[in-house]
Amino acid sequence: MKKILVIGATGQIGSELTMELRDRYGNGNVVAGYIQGAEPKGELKESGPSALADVTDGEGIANVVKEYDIDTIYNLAALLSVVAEGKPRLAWKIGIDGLWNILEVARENHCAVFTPSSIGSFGLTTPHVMTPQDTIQRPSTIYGVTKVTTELLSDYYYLKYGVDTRAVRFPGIISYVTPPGGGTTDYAVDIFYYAVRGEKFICPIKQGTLMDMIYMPDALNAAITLMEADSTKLVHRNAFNLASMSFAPETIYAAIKKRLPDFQMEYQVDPLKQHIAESWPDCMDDSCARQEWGWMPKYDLDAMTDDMLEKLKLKLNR
Ligand code: AKB
Repeated sequence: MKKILVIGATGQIGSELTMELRDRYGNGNVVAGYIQGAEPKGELKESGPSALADVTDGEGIANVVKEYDIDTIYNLAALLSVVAEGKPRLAWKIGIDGLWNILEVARENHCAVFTPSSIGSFGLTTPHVMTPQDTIQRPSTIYGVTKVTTELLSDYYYLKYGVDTRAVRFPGIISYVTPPGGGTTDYAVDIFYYAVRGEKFICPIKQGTLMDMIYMPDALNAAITLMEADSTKLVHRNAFNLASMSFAPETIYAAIKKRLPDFQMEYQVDPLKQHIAESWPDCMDDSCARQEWGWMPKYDLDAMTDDMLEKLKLKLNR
């Protein structure tokens, strides 16, 4: 049985990934790693062990890994793209200095490591339609710079030290559980909250701006399936393009309006978010993930919209 540490367990992906891993591997085998001020609460706290695991403190992480006999680390510590632009040094400290700490602990304690990359690792000069797995990566954001470095450093630790590093390039992740904080794709989550509350949504992204998105259950499944995949079949370890749906604001608006006909949206474009969005792919080619470890999303835009609206109505008592 695996013994897993999730770093960033109280964040957007971490809170759901920890619970999914506990379902699959047993509650006692998955440690929720948190930072001071973001302690686990409720079911996350009650259902299994948790430990202070701050990526900026390598010794602290090493102690947790030894105490719980950890063999797999899911490292989700990062600042999202918009927040990172305001705090570039901190984004590097968490994303890269922190990753270095984790990779060192993994090398010394023989752990496998999952550290996600993102569509943010691409830039304006990347081909935007069916973005290939191996292509130009010259991002203009600090978020992108840290994500490309994440991919390279993870490859380096695999090639030089044999650390079993694996990763995907996540699209914007949509979920009804924990809201995202400070990303460019957040609008595609926010729009659902406004729709269910019966409020008009002000969209910060221009009409016609396409970005890849994924529903949380597919994102979790991708991370876990990749970590379980036969390593001899993996050519691209860090990191696999992952696609399941690509849409522009008017398309998701139409999908919601079809189900909630009174819903209204207008545009007030945020220049920073728009600049970032335009530098990212319209849609990625994820055929390597499909071939090398059997990636297959379950949710398209319609299936996700139905589920999001149903779950959010319950959550918001509407
Ligand atoms: C962001 O918008 O910053 C993230 C991402 C696509 O990596 N959701």
